Amino acid sequence: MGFRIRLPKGLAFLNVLIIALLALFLSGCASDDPQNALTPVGPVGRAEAGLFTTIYWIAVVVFVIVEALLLYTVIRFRRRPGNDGMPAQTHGNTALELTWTIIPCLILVGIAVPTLTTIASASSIPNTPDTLKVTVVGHQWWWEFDYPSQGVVTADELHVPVGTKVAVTIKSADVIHSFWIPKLGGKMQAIPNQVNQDWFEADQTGTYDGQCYQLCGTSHANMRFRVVVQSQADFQKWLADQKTVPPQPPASAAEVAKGYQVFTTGPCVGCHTVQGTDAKAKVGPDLTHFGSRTTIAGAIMENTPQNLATWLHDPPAVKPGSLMPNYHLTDDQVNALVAYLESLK
Ligand code: HEC
Ligand SMILES: [Cu+2]
Repeated sequence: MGFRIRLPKGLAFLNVLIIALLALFLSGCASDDPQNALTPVGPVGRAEAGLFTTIYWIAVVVFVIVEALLLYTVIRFRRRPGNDGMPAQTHGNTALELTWTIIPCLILVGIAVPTLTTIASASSIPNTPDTLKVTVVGHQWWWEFDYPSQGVVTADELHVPVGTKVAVTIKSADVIHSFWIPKLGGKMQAIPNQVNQDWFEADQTGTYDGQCYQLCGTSHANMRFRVVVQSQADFQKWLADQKTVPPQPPASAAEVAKGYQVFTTGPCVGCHTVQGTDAKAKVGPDLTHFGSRTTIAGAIMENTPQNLATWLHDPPAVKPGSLMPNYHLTDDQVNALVAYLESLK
């Protein structure tokens, strides 16, 4: 007597739909995805992705064995015609119960060993003389990056040299955020009134995307950043440029000078810093070297004169909930500010 499962039509359609959706979903996992934690480019990211892959394959093996036993049992011991009584009732089987207690224990112990060693290596913050120390401060909704030993403060873009351990001290200026660079390492929360530590290292130059990973308000999804991994020489040059304060007011074109006037006499000084001027506030990003950055406002757009003008005209329209209000600046004021801010290399 053959064993046949007949799926209702609707169920067969559902299966096709699930497979199609799965295929679509998996095709999103391209290896060049800028935020793919499974294609790491540094030791911390590699250790974490490796741990994930190990546990994943153990789970696959367990799944296949358990499902195979289940299917075998369902088919082998199915109800047959003419066999309508209760099957023999088994209560307790010491050998079986020991087996299915001991095997999962062994699997869990097996998983615990690489898990604990990975946690230990990911949380032992390097402190060698060549470790780069950076303080990261989460703000609604942008990231501040301070290099305390170098006296440099910037936003949106974290520059680091290739092949160098970076020890990050993580803080928050307001609510709970989470600092995450998927390709370089694990996430670490930025908690008000608490100091957290983390570290990472990149073994290839390039630009890696980062993202706030903790729902922190209206523009949480707009709280991105970039990690720019440079050669040692390029990084040193970048540091030197950041340490040099651009002349204030800039000696160049009239438009720039006018922008300097608008900036230093307008509301801007109440929230921003530009070294060499009276603007010394820390509510918004430090703008001393704004022109040298490639992105604006939590890396949500490229730093181009046009995007900057759009931002200055109406920040909350670009970034919902932005803590920089709309100052209803005239086109003239915006153009002058764009010229001035972009001159701040
Ligand atoms: C009430 C405080 C406040 C005032 C006043 C203010 N800003 Fe801002 N500004 C901010 C905040 C906060 C951000 C970050 C917004 C974000 O990314 O979510 C910001 C971001 C910026 C940025 C983008 C910086 C970057 O690195 O991404 C620029 C440029 C800027 N402001 C220029 C100005 C100018 C010019 C003025 C004066 C017309 C001004 N701001 C007035 C708070 C302020
Ligand atoms: Cu956040």
